[in-house]
Amino acid sequence: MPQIEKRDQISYEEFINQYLKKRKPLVFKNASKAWPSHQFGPDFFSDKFGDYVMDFEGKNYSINQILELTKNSTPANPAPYPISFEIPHDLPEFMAMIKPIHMNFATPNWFDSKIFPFGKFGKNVNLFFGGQGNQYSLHKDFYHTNAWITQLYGEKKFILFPGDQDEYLYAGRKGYANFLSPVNILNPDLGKHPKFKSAQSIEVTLEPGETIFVPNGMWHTTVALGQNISVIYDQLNSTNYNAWRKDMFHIKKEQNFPKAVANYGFALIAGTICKIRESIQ
Ligand SMILES: O=C(O)CCC(=O)C(=O)O
Ligand SMILES: [Fe+2]
Repeated sequence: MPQIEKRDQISYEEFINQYLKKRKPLVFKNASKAWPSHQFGPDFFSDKFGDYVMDFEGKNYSINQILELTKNSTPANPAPYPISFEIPHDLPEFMAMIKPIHMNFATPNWFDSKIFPFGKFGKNVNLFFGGQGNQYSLHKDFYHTNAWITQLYGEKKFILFPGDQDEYLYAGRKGYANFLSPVNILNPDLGKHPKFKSAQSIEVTLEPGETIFVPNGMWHTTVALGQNISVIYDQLNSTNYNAWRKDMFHIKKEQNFPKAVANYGFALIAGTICKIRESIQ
């Protein structure tokens, strides 16, 4: 299977012109060196945040419990996944340790503005704990945000499907469903999903310290190779704003038309403010 490129030396300009603007994925081998420390393994989270609790499917788990579960996770008996912490809200002390969160590459990011609510229209800054046997669903990120995922500890395999492969991946036709695929790529049911045979993927294993840029609108999923911890960070700016704004209307319109119109109004105003700010910076 073709591999996603890894780079250890790349300028900001080259990244913007050759990857961001072309919506081409890339792994940065050491962008997270922009952070003062990257010693963020299980011991660190246990010492500093072991008692912090998160609800997952109606059950509460402390970070210590999650670390235990992910350490002992197996494909036959996988840990619950993904138990996700919204870092700015749930772990603000940790947010302060991963500054600058954009690592001098994921910038400009309009989500830095307080206009946008966290986690609502794609402004995610999440911490994920996983273990062997954990697999994410196959999806495109809602609202066409760019995803930046840094591996803090352990390894995780990323599988991406570039271009328009909605047909081969059996994307739903409308709303949120259009961003989701029912195909289990590790064990596809070709009787049910015969066109998956034509799907073309690229992959890479993200090692500790590495960061993957997943361009907006690109299908992707992950498979954990063992216990691992990741930071997930979303980006919006003038390069994906039009797609984001379209989603703001189309994702909601099947469910609630007035809300879709309100979202679109918000998108227009927020976009105008951010564009002006970006142009005077
Ligand atoms: O890290 C993962 O398992 C996948 C995360 C992801 O794609 C997402 O949060 O949208
Ligand atoms: Fe994603």
